[in-house]
Amino acid sequence: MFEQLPTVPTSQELLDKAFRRAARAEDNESMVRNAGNIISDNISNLIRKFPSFDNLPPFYREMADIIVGVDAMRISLSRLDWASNQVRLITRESMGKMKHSRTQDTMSVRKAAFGRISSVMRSIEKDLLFLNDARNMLRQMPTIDPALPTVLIAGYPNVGKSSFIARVTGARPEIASYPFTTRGVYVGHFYRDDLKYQVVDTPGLLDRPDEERNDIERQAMAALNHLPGVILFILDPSEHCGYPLQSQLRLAEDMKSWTRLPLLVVANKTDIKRYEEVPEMSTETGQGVNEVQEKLISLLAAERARLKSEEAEQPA
Ligand SMILES: Nc1nc2c(ncn2[C@@H]2O[C@H](COP(=O)(O)OP(=O)(O)OP(=O)(O)O)[C@@H](O)[C@H]2O)c(=O)[nH]1
Ligand SMILES: [Mg+2]
Repeated sequence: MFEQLPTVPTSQELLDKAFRRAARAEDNESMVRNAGNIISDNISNLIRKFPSFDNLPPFYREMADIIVGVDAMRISLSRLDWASNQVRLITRESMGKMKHSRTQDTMSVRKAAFGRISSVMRSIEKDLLFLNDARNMLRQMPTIDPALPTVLIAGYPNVGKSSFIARVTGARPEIASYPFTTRGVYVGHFYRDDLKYQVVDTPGLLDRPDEERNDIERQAMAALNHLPGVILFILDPSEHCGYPLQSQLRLAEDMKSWTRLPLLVVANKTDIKRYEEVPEMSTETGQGVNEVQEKLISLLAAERARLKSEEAEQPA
């Protein structure tokens, strides 16, 4: 989604580029025009490449807000816009002055213009650095295709969510024996009968109110609230994850109450503890994993059929 975001240059890089180009000009007037244009055009292009956050699909908007902060990005982008206008203004003013100056005076007008342009650029130094960091973080966000049948993995931390996506897709997520190993949303794919499926791994969630959720949990909520698909809710009845089964079951019940998506509850780590109330699997030994995958595929097919018939019922 954000793969196209360009690197954001520093103030110094922009100034160097502008002054280098200016040095090639014949006279002071062209020097100021070239330097000014390069800076204001570069900044304007940069602003245009950042998405207008209001028009982003809700999942990406919310993720961008959690990961970098949409307001902070807006403020920095508007300061860049201000700087670009300032540089245009300084350029125009200085060119006007030079028209009515003797040749020997145009040099001092040019020097003054370069000084003012440099100080405008210094004033947006922090904004450029911040936007470059933001760009680097946004680019790591997964691109999720809303048209593909999608499984959203949910559950408490440390229950084996990433182990599941590693088993059924080519994704190689970090898997570790402590909670909140997964700190973002990741996507993997598998094929069945020439159909491509998308599996989304999310960070663990605790059974607690939304106001108390940390930024890692909030990313899981963004995926579960905004993406289409079916939810695979993984329990760890062995409680090796470090959390009581009762809390995990409460979270599952809570999720059922607010989600509109079909939700399949399964028990993992059946190699250490059985729990026959729901389908069982072990992402360690692989036992039961295929059966869970088949159940998800039929749930997705049923969901597709349901959405199709809903569409057909709606008058065009
Ligand atoms: N015995 C056993 N251990 C498992 C099984 N599945 C996962 N584990 C272990 O449980 C721990 C957590 O696995 P992860 O896949 O990282 O769990 P997660 O739900 O993605 O965890 P977070 O990303 O922290 O939310 C790791 O030490 C795994 O090796 C299983 O079926 N049996
Ligand atoms: Mg994980």
